[in-house]
Formats: sequence, structure tokens, C-alpha cells
Amino acid sequence: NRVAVIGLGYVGLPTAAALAGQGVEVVGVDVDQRVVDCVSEGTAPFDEPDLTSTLNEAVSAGMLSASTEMPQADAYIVAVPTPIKEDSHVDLAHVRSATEAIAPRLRDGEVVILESTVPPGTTRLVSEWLERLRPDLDLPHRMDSSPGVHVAHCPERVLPGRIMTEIVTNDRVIGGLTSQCAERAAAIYRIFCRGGILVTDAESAEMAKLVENASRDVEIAFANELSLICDRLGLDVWEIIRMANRHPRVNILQPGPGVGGHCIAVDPWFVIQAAPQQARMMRLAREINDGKPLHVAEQLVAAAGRLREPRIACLGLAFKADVGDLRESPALRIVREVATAAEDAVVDAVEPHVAELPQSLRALDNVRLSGVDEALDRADIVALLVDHQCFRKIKKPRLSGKIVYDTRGMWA
Ligand code: SAJ
Repeated sequence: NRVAVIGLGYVGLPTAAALAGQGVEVVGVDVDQRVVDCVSEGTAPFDEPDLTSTLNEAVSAGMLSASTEMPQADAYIVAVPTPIKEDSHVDLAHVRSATEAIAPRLRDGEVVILESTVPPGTTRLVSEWLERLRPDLDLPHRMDSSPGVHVAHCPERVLPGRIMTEIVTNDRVIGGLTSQCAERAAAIYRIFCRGGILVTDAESAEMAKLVENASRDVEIAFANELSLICDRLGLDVWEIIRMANRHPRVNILQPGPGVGGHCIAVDPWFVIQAAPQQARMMRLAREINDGKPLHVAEQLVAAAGRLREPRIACLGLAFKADVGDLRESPALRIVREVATAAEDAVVDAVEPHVAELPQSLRALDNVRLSGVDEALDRADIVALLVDHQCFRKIKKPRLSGKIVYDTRGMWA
């Protein structure tokens, strides 16, 4: 049996490696030749604990290969990006082109599984696309029918930084366009997943995934709103949360500089768009979390405005602790905003997880990528933007005489 995994990113590559590690022949497919070359050599094109070792073993054992061409397979797992467009609607272009690449290969008895996070109804849409591309095949319609080709949704749930553990231990929700579709997909995930497999219909699986992230977004928004309230009232938000969380049924999350990454800041929009009248709290949460970087930047710019040619050390650019992923990073937004608004300031961006400044900062001549020590030595203002483990070593005396903005409560 051969499985094709389409999209060798944060989700597809670990899934391919986990399946291949269990003795399944896997072909990873990606449109990016560099990614394919990297994987073919057994190396991961991005940082993720334990991924390279699993990958290396699978490639050496001949169980995992990579290609830009769609192979013939018994199952196709689609794990391509589903970003949002300017108008905050989903961009299904990658799902569409993956579907078009799979269609000519499909044969009766095979299964197509969508892992990408998508708005409700997309799995059915994929099946409809396949049906139009291959009118000769019998695609699923009613839940109780027995189609020739099976289509299901199995949303990913792994946490960056813990992917290789969570891909095995997390429970999985698997939604089929028919019960048989769900069962066929479940059989594949049971090969490497030790968590529970929850079988449902495709739309419920799509929705379950979205509300997991929307729920986290709302909870983080509560913490972020609380931090604004406490700022206003001159109270210490960290101490208040610490105390409130000693109540047996209270668990307030941590405020921060905003919500980043490609999931939590994106997925709630798919729910909001599906039911705009009803999804009021989710929309507000998005607004609160999206407004937080600007709030932090304004505070830093105001502090910089009171100094002459200030040096600002911004600790962290990643979207969260201990990863090098800068996508939708609030820290990045803050640095860009501060460097643009405070023109006579020099910003030392400290990000040990990247080798060079990202494109959006390279254009600014008052931002440089610096080491933590040099940045702290010359800083008038220190902004802790990401709670990377390596910043925990910085002790309070090192910050004395400097204006400190600790957006993560690391020194609280
Ligand atoms: N954050 C806070 N305060 C907190 C927790 C997080 O400000 O108390 C911020 C982080 O700094 C980061 C953002 O929120 O900027 C999101 O980080 P995260 O660690 O909460 O989540 P992600 O985006 O890395 O991964 C999430 C996970 N979803 C849930 O926990 C419900 C993961 O399981 C999903 O697989 C992933 O989204 C995804 O791909 O959908």
C-alpha cells in the first residue's frame, strides 16, 4: 500500500514521516523543488524537534521519498496551506490544484483525505471537484451510500514545537462524506496514531477543528483585554492572573503581544464567515488580539519619543516561544511599527532561531539582527516580545537603568 502526502510543510511532512516510520510506503509531494530535494536527502526544511531523526530513518529505510510529481497511490492525504486573502476569506487555490493533480490518478477503492484546515463544506466541495474532473468515478453523496472513491476530512491538531509527540498521542477527529469514507480514513490514521479516533461526518470534523482554535483565540483575547484593563488601572496583570487562577475553576491564559501563527489568527474567520450574525464574540476576540501589537508598539514609540536617539532591544521575532516560525508574528509587526514610527531610534532585533532578518525588516535601515548580549549592552529600552527559553537566563540586574516592556510576563 502506498500513501501520497501532498504538501510537505509543518503538517504534511511530520505525517509522511510518522506513516513511513510505521512501515508504510509514502511519497511526499510538494510544488517546491527545494523542499523535495531537502526531504529526499532526509533533512527537514524547517526546525521541529525530532522531525529530522524520524525523517532520516524513513528515507534511509526506503519507506519515504519525495517528488514534485503526483504518484499513483492507494490513499492521498492533502496537507496544503489554506491562507486567508486580503478580504479575510479563505484561499482554496492550493487545495484546488492538489485536487486537480490527484484526479487523473484516482481509481475505484482509493481514498482522498483533506487535512488542511478549511471552512465548513470544503471537503464536500473537493469531492464535487473530483466528480467534475472524473465523471467516470463514483464519488460519495449521501452519508449511507457506498461510493467507489472515498473522501474524508481529518484535521491536523499538532502544536508546533511538539509535533512529533502530538501526532502520535493526540486524539483525532475524522469526518467522512459517508460512514465508509470515515472508516477508510480512520484505518490509515490508526497506523501511527495512539490517541482515540473520533469518527463523524465531514462538516462536523471541519467545524470541530475550527472551534478548537477559535476557542483558544477567545481565551487569549480575554487575557489580552485584561492586560489592557490592568494597564489602564495601574495594576499588575500577571499577579492578578496568578491569584485568580488559584480558584479551582478558573484558568486564565497569558496575555502577550498578540496572537500569531498561521492557525489561531486565521481559523476563527472561517467560522465568522459561515455565521456572521451569530459569531460576535469570535469576531471581537480577533479584533482584540489583532489590536494588541499596535498597542505594544505605541507604548514603545512613546517611550522612545522621550529619549534622544534611543536604542531599543526587541527580544524575539517568532510568533511564539522556542520556534523560528515568523508567520503572522506579532513581534515582527511590533518591530516594524516601532522602527518606522521612531525614526531616530535604532532597533536591535534579537532572534536566535533565525539566521537573517526577514524581508519586511531588511528594508528598514534602523533595524539590525543582533546577539542578545550586545543588544542589552547598548539598549535604553528593552522589549521582551517572545518568551524563548534562552531569554530566561537574563536576570533583573542586567536590565537595571533601562526602560523594560515585558509583554510575556517573563520577569514579572
Ligand atoms: N498565546 C498567548 N497567550 C497564551 C497562549 C498563546 O498570547 O496563553 C499566543 C502565542 O504566543 C502565539 C499564539 O497565541 O502567538 C498561538 O500559539 P499557540 O501555542 O496557542 O498555538 P499554535 O498556533 O502554535 O497551534 C494551535 C494549536 N491549537 C490549539 O491549541 C487549540 C494546535 O493544536 C493546532 O494544531 C494549531 O493551532 C493549528 O495548526 O491549527
